[in-house]
Amino acid sequence: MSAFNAIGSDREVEQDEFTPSIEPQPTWCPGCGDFGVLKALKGAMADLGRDPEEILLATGIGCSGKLNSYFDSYGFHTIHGRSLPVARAAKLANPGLEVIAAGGDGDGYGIGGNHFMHSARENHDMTYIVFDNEVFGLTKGQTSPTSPKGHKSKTQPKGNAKSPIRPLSLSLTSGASYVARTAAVNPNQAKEIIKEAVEHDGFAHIDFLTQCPTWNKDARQYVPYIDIQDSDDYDHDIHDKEQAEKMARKAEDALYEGEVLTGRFFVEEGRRSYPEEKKHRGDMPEDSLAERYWDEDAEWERSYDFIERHE
Ligand SMILES: Cc1ncc(C[n+]2csc(CCOP(=O)(O)OP(=O)(O)O)c2C)c(N)n1
Ligand code: SF4
Repeated sequence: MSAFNAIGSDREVEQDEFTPSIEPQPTWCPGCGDFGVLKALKGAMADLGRDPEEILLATGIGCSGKLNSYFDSYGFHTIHGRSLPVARAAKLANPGLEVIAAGGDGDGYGIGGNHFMHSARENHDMTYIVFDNEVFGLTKGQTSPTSPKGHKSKTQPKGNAKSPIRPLSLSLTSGASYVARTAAVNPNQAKEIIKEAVEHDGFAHIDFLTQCPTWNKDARQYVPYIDIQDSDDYDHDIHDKEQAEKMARKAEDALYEGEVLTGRFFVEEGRRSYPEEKKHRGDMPEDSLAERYWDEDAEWERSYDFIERHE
């Protein structure tokens, strides 16, 4: 473990260590699925023995974005749809950090959709949790990219005229190397999936179904769920992308018919991330920016070249 690799302490970590002293009680509405994400995340990090100071949690804006107020680690509450670029920059500067990005479906699949696509494509080594409640929660229930066709809200009183996007398919086709769906009503599975995603080398996307009982009265659709890994009806090979894509489409269609299929859809091991690929090509220094910053003897060749080119 180098000074810039925070990951590696092997002490036992208690779940409570992630509860901040300043705002220990979340202000989410009673029954909100966001509580389930927080609980699963705390449990996963404690099980993995990660210290709060090993972790950076970058969040977007929304009810979901409040996650890092209630989770004690390094945190960056960014702007709407921008958790991923911040998370990527932090991971690039200090690969020794455990980086988690999180936000809502409006945040990640709407305004931040471009960042989602390209972070997956570049296989940045991080976990991305999308709180998928099928509405804009914080701003009072407007239609979001995952709202079903026909869903009525204040912005769409005659019903949503658009079909929802397919988050799992989008993730797969963009290049995420770990793709899963879980649900707040299934805290044990959620914790296990977060643990796998965190341990995965590459971009791990979790579409996390979170009910919003305040603005989405159809929230009960998330109960009961089916775990595709436990069910005899499904046996796709999670290492086979074509099979994963078929399974993802099935799960996306089923959700709007009231059947919630959760579990792992795709796992790809051993693909280099964008920075690894750059290093492999000799196009990026081996030492991280954080290491070079603190090293008085570090050579900043590229920066000097850049300055000279502009003189
Ligand atoms: C650039 C920008 N546009 C719009 C907003 C207003 N805004 C804040 S949160 C939000 C939607 C939140 O919905 P979602 O991302 O699904 O998260 P949730 O609240 O459901 O967790 C919007 C539109 C903003 N903060 N910034
Ligand atoms: S508005 Fe919905 S998403 Fe936001 S805290 Fe309340 S229940 Fe949760």
